[in-house]
Amino acid sequence: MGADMKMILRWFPFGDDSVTLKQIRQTPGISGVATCLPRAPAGEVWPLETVKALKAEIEEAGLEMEVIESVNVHEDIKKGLPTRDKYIAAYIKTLQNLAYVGVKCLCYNFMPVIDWARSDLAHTLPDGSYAMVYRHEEVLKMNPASMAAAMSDESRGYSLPGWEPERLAAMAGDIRFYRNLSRGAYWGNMKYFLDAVIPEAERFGIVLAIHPDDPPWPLYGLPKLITCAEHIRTFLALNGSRHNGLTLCAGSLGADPDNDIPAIAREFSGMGRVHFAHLRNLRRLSARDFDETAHPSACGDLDMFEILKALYDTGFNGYIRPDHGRMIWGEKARPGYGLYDRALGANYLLGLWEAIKKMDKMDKINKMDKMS
Ligand SMILES: [Mn+2]
Repeated sequence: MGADMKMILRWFPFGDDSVTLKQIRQTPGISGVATCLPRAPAGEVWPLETVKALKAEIEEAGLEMEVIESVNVHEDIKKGLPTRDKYIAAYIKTLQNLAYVGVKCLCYNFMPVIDWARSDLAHTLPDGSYAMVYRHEEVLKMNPASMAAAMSDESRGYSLPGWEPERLAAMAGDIRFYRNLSRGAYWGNMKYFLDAVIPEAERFGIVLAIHPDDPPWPLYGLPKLITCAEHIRTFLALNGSRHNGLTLCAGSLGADPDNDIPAIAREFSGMGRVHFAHLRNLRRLSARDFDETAHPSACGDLDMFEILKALYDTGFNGYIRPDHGRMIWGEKARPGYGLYDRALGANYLLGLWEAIKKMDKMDKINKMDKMS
């Protein structure tokens, strides 16, 4: 089985990141970046000229731009409003522009109103580093708007993906809307989107990889669908094309102790439907509370060797990035996206991958020796 992968880092363009392309280029083993247009309003076409300029900047730095994370899905598509067709057409046009400049994989999410959520973006861990953490009771005490305000206060002036101003402005009305929408209807809106977009993605040669809901449980009465193996099965069956795929976000799914991440990796990568993996670790304090931690298995509750082994064994040949890192060594950066801890994480993951690959080759040679 020809498993191989590319290790990339997330990077935000147009001065919206403390980390430079030059620094990423000097990080061993990194072939490219997952990037985006940070302030592009959902529902608008990403202009070809802008996308071309972004690609040129990344290539000049000696890196690839094969992955975009994310193109936001307009709320009207998620709500199933009559205006959705216009926004779906814009989404398809954006896909076409991205494919035109060589993008091969798009990570996106279908979370209603609220993207990812944390109660604290800079919690001090015992070793003095800072990490993002989640305390369910504290999140429930906040309302989405006050959480948004708290998060943007801690964001050091960087845009927070998923917490765009236009999304915040519509939040209260949107939450009322979703409380009256059945989960079946929400799945239906997802299928409507996929059935329109996936055939075009096939034509353009670009795979879509939905990001799981983070955290993987309901909040404020909003539907949360991409949260566990059963729901991922349902999602992939909505449209059976391999272009309708998954971003295996170990940290998002792994916050729920009932999710067996190596098993999830094995099942869906075995179907050829995992195109992108976000690998990070976390320490669960209870079934609904966790701290993000450093990447190594010993630092958290997720077994990174088992997750990578599952991907390798199933012939994974997509993209991997170390997901959020802690803030260490005095670095000041966008929460979760400093350079140092992610560079450590990437090289830890690369080391595991090399070992898995070489052990597999040795096994095969030993078997052949026995046969001869
Ligand atoms: Mn993720």
